[in-house]
Amino acid sequence: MMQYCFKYALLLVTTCSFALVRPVVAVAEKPAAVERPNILLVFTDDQRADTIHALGNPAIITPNLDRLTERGFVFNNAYIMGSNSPAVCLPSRNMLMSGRAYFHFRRYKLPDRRHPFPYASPEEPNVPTTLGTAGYETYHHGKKGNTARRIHPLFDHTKYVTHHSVLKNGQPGKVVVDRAIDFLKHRKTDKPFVMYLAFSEPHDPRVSAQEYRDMYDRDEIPLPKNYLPIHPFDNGEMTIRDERLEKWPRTKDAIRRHLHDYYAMITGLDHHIGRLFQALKDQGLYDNTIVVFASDNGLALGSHGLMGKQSVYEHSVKVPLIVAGPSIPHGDSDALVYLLDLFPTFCEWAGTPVPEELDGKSLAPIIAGRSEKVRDTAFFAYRGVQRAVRDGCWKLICYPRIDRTQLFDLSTDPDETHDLSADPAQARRIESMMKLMRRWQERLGDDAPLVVDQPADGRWTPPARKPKKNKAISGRRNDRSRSIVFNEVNLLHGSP
Ligand SMILES: [Ca+2]
Repeated sequence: MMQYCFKYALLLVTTCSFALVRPVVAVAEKPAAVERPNILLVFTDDQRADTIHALGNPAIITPNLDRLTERGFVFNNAYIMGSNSPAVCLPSRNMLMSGRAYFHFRRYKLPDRRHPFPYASPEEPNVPTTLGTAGYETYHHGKKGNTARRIHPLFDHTKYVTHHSVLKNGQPGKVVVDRAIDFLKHRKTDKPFVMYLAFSEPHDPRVSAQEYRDMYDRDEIPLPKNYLPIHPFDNGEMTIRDERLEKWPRTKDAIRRHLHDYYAMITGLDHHIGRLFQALKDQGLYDNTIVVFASDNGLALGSHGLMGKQSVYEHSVKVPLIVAGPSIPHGDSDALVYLLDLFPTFCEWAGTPVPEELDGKSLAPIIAGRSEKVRDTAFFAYRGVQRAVRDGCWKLICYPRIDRTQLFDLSTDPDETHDLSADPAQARRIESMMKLMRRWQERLGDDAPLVVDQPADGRWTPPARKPKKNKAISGRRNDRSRSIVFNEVNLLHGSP
């Protein structure tokens, strides 16, 4: 990357020198296409940060992501900021495409809606418009529901997954990868490209072929270290769709069944991502393409007694983020970063100015070793019911509606199992972190109260009846794969 920055800087100097004798030249020429890297963003759906073998999970099989990790740069503390909707994918993918916190989407409202949607405005800077203007060919292919649908039409090429075919073939990601390889083979331009592959896996329904399922012994899959049968209090979102994917209490056997489905799907996805990487080599693009691997949010799957991602625990807001390619060194960073930092990072790689007013910060200086961080602390939010902040070590979670806080020392307790908020020795720390939380709220324009007049009783008892099958979770169970198959209508409308 230093190489590209240097070349671009040299070009600017050269062009400015010409400007002294040729006043008609008012702006710097763009660097030649060959000097700028292609950017391939491989973006999965609901993939926890701890689901890559090379990053410390011996139970999962991900050989292609392992190779990416072994040659690339890993962000150990990459996050989403949270969500203003149970459909966490939706603001996550809009923040990714716009480089803005979802709190700043409010300027854009659908004309027929009283309330703002969690969509970024297509009229403000975004990945396809900015990179396209910079001379990139832009390509998107991915899930249709709960995504940045107002920005996708701005790509030169954009299309959506036909969910029905994905369900039938049991090959996670194959359709998106097949089309991407076809695109790479038949491009008719020498422009650099930015390719955004927005996979719909390993989000449920978790269907994968038997070959991937047979790679695991279900009984040997370890439970999450923070597994609980039931979440110990009402976090404000206890019976949302994802939570109804498994009855209460969540038994160890049930969680292993879900993890088996999940891991097999990730292994299948890894296989097809590997085919994509091979295609880059076959087309002579491997040495000039920066690959970014990330996911739109994590998932509980038994952690803290939860199933979904509608919380601000690490398992749900932390995401995998790996960068590899030309001039990207092998290494890692503990810097606190968000996915919305990727847009300005892409701008720097592309040699084009970062648009003003973005919330994201370019990660290029961290990758190049010129800087250790882009922010000192990180803030997380879930609708109006959960808020959290973290610094290098500590994380404070606040549940205002039940007047409850949790304090975790992430340096010794990364799984958030030992709540220290009742320890009198931590009172000043909690007070300080609450102030920090308020400062974040002021900066973002987040008006959710952190204190309410009459807090609700935080105790929670699971529903007596079995989880109800509604439109969102209706379907049938495939006895062979033991995976839930959803009706297509629901999938097209998306699910949380
Ligand atoms: Ca998701």
